[in-house]
Formats: sequence, C-alpha cells, structure tokens
Amino acid sequence: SDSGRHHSTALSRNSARDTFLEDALSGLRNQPKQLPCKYFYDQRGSRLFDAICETDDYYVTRTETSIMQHHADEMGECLGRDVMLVEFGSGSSLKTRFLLDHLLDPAAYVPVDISREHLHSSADRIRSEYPDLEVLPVCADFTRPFSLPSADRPASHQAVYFPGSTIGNFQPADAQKLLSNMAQLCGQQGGLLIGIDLKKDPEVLEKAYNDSDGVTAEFNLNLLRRMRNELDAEIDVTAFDHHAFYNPTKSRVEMHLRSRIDQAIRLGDVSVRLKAGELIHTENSHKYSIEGFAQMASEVGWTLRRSWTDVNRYFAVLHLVV
Ligand code: AVI
Repeated sequence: SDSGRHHSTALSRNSARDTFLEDALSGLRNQPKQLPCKYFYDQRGSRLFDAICETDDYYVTRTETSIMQHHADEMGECLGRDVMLVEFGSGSSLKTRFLLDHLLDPAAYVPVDISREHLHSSADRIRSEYPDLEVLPVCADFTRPFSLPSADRPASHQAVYFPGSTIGNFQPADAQKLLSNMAQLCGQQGGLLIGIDLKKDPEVLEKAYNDSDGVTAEFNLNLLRRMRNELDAEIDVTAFDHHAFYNPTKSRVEMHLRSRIDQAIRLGDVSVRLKAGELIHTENSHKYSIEGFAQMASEVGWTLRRSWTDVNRYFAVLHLVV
C-alpha cells in the first residue's frame, strides 16, 4: 500500500542515518581520524562533484570523455554483438551514451546505482533516447554481490562498464575484490571496460585536487556540513581547511580536512577532540600504470585485451576479458 511504502521509506531513511552515524563515529575514533568518501555524495555533494568535473584544473572527466568520443566505435566492436552492458555506479550515464551509440545489437543496458530516484530518472531518459534498447535498472550497492535481471532477448555475454576512475577511490585490496566480483558476475565470455587515472606529474595531480575555484575544497568540507545537517553534529565548518596532496609511496592523491585550531566536535553524545593541525582523512584517489592495473586484474581472472589513452597519457580506458 501507499502508506506501507512511506513507512518503509522512513525506516530505510532512519537506518541510512544510523549507518552514517556509526561510520562517522568509528572513523573519528580511529587514529588517524578518517571518514568514508562515499558520504561526499548527498545532493549538494553530487552537484559539487559535477562542478569539479567542469573546472579547468580537474582534467579527469574531460580527458576520459574525449577518449570515449574518439574510440567508442572500437570499444563497441571489442565488447561484441548481443552484449548485456552492466554499468557500475551509473549516475547520469553521461559517458555511456558514446558507448550505447556504438554497441552492436545490445541485448540490454543495466545501469546499477545506489541512488534510486536518480537511477530511475536517468533510465527513463536513456529509454526515450534509445527506444530499441531494453533498459533494466538495478538499485544496488555495487560493492556487495547482486544478481542481474533477465532481458527479453537473451544476451550472448555480459560486460561491465566502470568509467570515471572510481576504482581509484578503493584501497588496492578492495579494488581487487571488486574486480573479482565483476568477473563472477560476468561469468564466461565476460568483458570489462574500465576507466583508470594514470600516474603523472604530481604538480598536475595536486592542481586537480586543489582547483583554483575552490570547488574541491567545498566538496571536501561538505562532508562536515552533511554531518551537521543529517546527524545534528555540532561542528564549526569554518574551523577546518581542505588539504590535498600526492602521496608518491602509495601512488595516490589523499584528501584530508585539517583542524585550524584545538577544538571539540560533538556527534550524538560523543565529543571528539582535535588538535590544531590534526587531519581527518576523507579520500584516496589511487593512480595506476596500465601494466600495474592489468597485473592486479590478472590475479583475479582478467586479461587485458586493449587500451585507449589520450595524447598526454593522463587517463586510460581498458578492455579486459575473463
Ligand atoms: C569520483 N572520483 C573518481 C573522484 C576522484 O578523482 O577520485 C572524486 C574526487 N575527489 C576530489 N575530486 C574528485
């Protein structure tokens, strides 16, 4: 019933709040303090992320889009005829359109995303733009196993599309686990088309995560605003700075929030103390070489077939098979 639906929505909203609170508390009890980067993406955070992608300093989105624009025809051929294309974290499916334009008689497109409303509105838009394509949205957390829907026309094989270098936001061991889940999901004949951000001059990287418009800083600080709004946390957001740098030992850009002063923030009935200069680690963005990534993927069953990159070799899109 309608009231039942409202009831379950309220329940899931509560449990989402509880999980956020538990994750925030356990992260802040850690030494060094940390907060999971998945909590960046509330509505404002998602808008700020879109704005980051438009800045001159953040080369990532622009570069990947141009690779897709130039090579989607070859990618379509590599993915093969009658494929079921499964996109992990599909969001607005912006880059996917280049690919959909070049798939050979695809059996279905399966966008997978955790944000239900966004998923369904994007799926409706894709349906109207591609009336011959069966679109089967799945609302799921792609870091946990989920099953694929069945298409009206059986697919000859499955392929995962995972653009955006989102894989870089996972610790290498978790990234490998995710790659392993993808291989399980696709099974025999499975394919993977994945965007990875490549290692490069640290100066380019540090500019990309410290854009001159301050959008990335606002994105990082939004995590604290979100805790204030949704968890009733007592936090003075102006008492923190955005701090992002390249860590060459771990080949990753790290984002942190740095306390400007000795202070305490209150979360639920817990008070958390921070020293002046103390950091809260909010995100890692790992940078790979094509060879290093292929090696990591090969340990869980993937073989690199082909890669496409830009003139600067800033970004790569890889095609791998099971
Ligand atoms: C979503 N992800 C791939 C972005 C990245 O570059 O790691 C998130 C981001 N963080 C700061 N700027 C962009």
